[in-house]
Amino acid sequence: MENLALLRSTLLPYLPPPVVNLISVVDEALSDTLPEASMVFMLTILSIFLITTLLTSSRSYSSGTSSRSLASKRVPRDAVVLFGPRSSGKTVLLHSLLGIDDLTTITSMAVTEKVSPPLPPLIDCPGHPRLLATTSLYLRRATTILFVVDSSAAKTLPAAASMLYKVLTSPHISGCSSIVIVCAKSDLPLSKSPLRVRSALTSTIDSLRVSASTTEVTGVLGDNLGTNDITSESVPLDVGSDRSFNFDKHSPVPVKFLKCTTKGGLEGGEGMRELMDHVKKSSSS
Ligand SMILES: Nc1nc2c(ncn2[C@@H]2O[C@H](COP(=O)(O)OP(=O)(O)OP(=O)(O)O)[C@@H](O)[C@H]2O)c(=O)[nH]1
Ligand SMILES: [Mg+2]
Repeated sequence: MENLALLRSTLLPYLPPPVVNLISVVDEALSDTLPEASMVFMLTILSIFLITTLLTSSRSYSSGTSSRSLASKRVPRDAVVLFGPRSSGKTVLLHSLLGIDDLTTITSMAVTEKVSPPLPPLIDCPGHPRLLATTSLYLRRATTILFVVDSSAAKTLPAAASMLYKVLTSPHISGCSSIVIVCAKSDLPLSKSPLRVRSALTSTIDSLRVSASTTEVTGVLGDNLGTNDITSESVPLDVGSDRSFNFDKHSPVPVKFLKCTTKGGLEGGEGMRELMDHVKKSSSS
């Protein structure tokens, strides 16, 4: 009997009021505990409700910001996207395209979108490798990609090629109409010609292509490019029966190389007019 009473007093706070009411009809000793039992029951229900609501909202918050859920959203393909490694000159170029001549910027840590009709939206993606998983999603908005490389810093070209390889193998670029490789900072004495830049990028991309296909064959998964990014979903570069990668033949999107400097502005900077023509054309494609 004692055990039964103990069990009853333990369970009572968790029973719904109608059940407690029912028990109290047969057991009058319970009438004193009835309000307390109801309170505890109500508080239990309230706590469960609050915890469930909190869990649901935190889940939807994190999915709202995760790259995976962003990737599943439908977005318009309407923009010119500036992509490329850190300090290659994207932000300064964005400003020049908008008619702002200023060579001073600080490292971008967030995506910037500028809307200035009649130009299409211009999206400047920071080059920091840690942000690549997020920034690569903006390739889905791209009608044209301006892939900016610092032509005056040869040592940065392998890293630029790794990034470009990811762009070329991203499933997000299948609807993009062109990629312009902007060989930026052509005013600097050590700057390389578009031909030299192209050859450096080609050889690194080809090695990456070969090592990616070997990794696939051996089944060893992993990101040999050192960053946490879009390679999880990639479309291999197909060179058919050719021995090596060639931009003209094997790129999934037409690629053009353009020598450029923002020094001199939109009117006077080498390559700036041609670049602006590309930007304008891409709004009508
Ligand atoms: N000489 C010269 N310097 C340039 C030119 N364009 C950019 N720079 C310089 O290059 C540096 C980097 O330029 P940013 O535009 O900030 O580079 P970014 O690609 O936006 O870099 P992240 O934001 O880190 O991805 C700055 O010090 C600029 O002044 C150019 O055409 N000529
Ligand atoms: Mg920047």
